[in-house]
Amino acid sequence: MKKIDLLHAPFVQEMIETTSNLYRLGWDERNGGNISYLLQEADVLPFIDTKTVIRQIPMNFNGKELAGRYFIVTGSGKYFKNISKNPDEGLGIVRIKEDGQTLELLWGFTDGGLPTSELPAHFMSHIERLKVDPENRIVMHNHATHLLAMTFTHELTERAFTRTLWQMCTECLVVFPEGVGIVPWIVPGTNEIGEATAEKMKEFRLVVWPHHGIYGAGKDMDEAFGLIETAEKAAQVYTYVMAQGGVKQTITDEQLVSLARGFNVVPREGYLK
Ligand code: 2HA
Ligand code: ZN
Repeated sequence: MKKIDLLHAPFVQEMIETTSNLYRLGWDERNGGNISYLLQEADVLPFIDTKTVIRQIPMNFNGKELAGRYFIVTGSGKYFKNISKNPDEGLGIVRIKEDGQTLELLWGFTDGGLPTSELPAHFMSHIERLKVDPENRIVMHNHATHLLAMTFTHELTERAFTRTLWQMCTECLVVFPEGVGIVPWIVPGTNEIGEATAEKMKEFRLVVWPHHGIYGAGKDMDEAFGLIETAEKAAQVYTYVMAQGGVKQTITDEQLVSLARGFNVVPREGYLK
């Protein structure tokens, strides 16, 4: 059966649009950032022949829990700036083989490229998020500027960091009532940072990588992107507040509690007095 050009696929369009937006926001300089998007077989069938494997790509961690699953992912070393011009070079569709250690490339990476170097953090995070939310589809990493800056100037405990973000914009507590997770500084691209990130993803949809960037997860692109941009906006406000001489008044814990009640969200236990 004749297949439709994959460039018309809604998920490819979403990847192009999102990477372009992230580039314009300044959060993905050079080859910074990566996105993985879990697809159903039915999503890809109108566009590609899933029996034709272009290349096998070994992985150096075990992704058995994702065997048979399809993902569209950004490429290693690829610039978000260029994805809209060359989507089939910057993006690839892969399926995880039964052994959990090999990827089958079904489309993309036409210049011989590989999936993002942060694949362990992405796949391990997908595994954990799917346990909490079977609808989870997206894991997104970028170098959101003000959040990154805050990891140099703000206390790096999850409670203190979360509280500050909640206080900087009224929306924050409603958008991420579970708060933000923080891992220690670890070399990127390693299984170690993947495991640490995935451990946090059991409880948080936002995970800060100190002096590097942030991870967000969600059931669709809007949720993952919306989480990151809301936290980043709060970090930007924090930056201005500090530059203007620091906090003179803030949203009180009592106000945050009534906000949570009004919006039917449960703030992370022990984070509010
Ligand atoms: O892919 O952002 O963390 C480039 C990165 C690595
Ligand atoms: Zn990065």
